[in-house]
Amino acid sequence: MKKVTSKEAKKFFELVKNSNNILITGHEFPDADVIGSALSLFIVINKLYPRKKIEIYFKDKIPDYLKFLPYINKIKTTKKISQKRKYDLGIILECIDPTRMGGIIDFSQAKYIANIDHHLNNQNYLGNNMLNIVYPEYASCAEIVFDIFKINKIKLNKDIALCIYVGIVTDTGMFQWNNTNTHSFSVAGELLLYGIEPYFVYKKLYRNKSYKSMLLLSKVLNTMKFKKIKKYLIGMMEVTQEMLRQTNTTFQDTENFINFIMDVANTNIGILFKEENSHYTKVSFRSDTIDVEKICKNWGGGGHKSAAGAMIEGGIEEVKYKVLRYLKKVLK
Ligand SMILES: [Mn+2]
Repeated sequence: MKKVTSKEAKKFFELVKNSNNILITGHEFPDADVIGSALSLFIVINKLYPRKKIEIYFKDKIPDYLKFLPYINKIKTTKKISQKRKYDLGIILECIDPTRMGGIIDFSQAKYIANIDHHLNNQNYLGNNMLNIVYPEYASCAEIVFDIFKINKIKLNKDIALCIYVGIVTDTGMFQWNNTNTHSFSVAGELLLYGIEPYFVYKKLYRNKSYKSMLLLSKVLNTMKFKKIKKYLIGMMEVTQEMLRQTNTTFQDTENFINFIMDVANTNIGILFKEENSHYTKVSFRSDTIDVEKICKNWGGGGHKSAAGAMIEGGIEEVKYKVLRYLKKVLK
């Protein structure tokens, strides 16, 4: 496994040291990994350099189940950071390209950019004011951040450890998905030494669902269907705007639904169709046999080999047809 080099990690903290105004941000619809990574960076930089001005901004709101994380109130939400606002350093997390931030900031607003990511198709931003720390073999971005701290011999504490741990647990599916590796386990093991209790985190993350999200799940499970394409078993489910309305929920309540498809024996590809509106459908893919990141590229999407997604033009029925037709074409 290719790991963060000491040169990169040291360069990162040299940039931090030389910057007074720092922005930390990441992809839209932030998840636990990007939020945990951002908060751990915030806590560490703030502890080392209390006088620096550090801001954390995301385009979309923080999911409620992550509100237990330390310093979560430091995160602000905005559609766009004012053009007048300038930074010495912009730390961009988990954005394969700048559009993933959802237009929250222009790169010209920061003198230097640090691009930290574990996604396969990260573009490695070009320019001599860019530091790219991109390692797709890492199961989570939080582990990359951990290694950057470790190389710089930064002392952690329970708050920092908790933020990193949450990123690892969620991005590895509680250490079960096929991106999980010895690095994930060894970092997690080390984090426990700071007083992290796995059951406490499990309860906060997974035993914390709303009743209405369960009602939504029951409707979505009802749509589960299977289809054989060549030798592959494809499982599908859908979420419509009507279901969201009926249960008073949002797409944020559908997190992990797709895994129920993968729970069915012999499933090769799991697909969840989410009706955005009558013109667009968001499609998520999971697989442990097929590179779904490659499949999603066909519609300009991306992600990881085993978990990826794309926004596809068309209503939900049309997109189902499009996706199945494409799979028939590319699956050998
Ligand atoms: Mn991640």
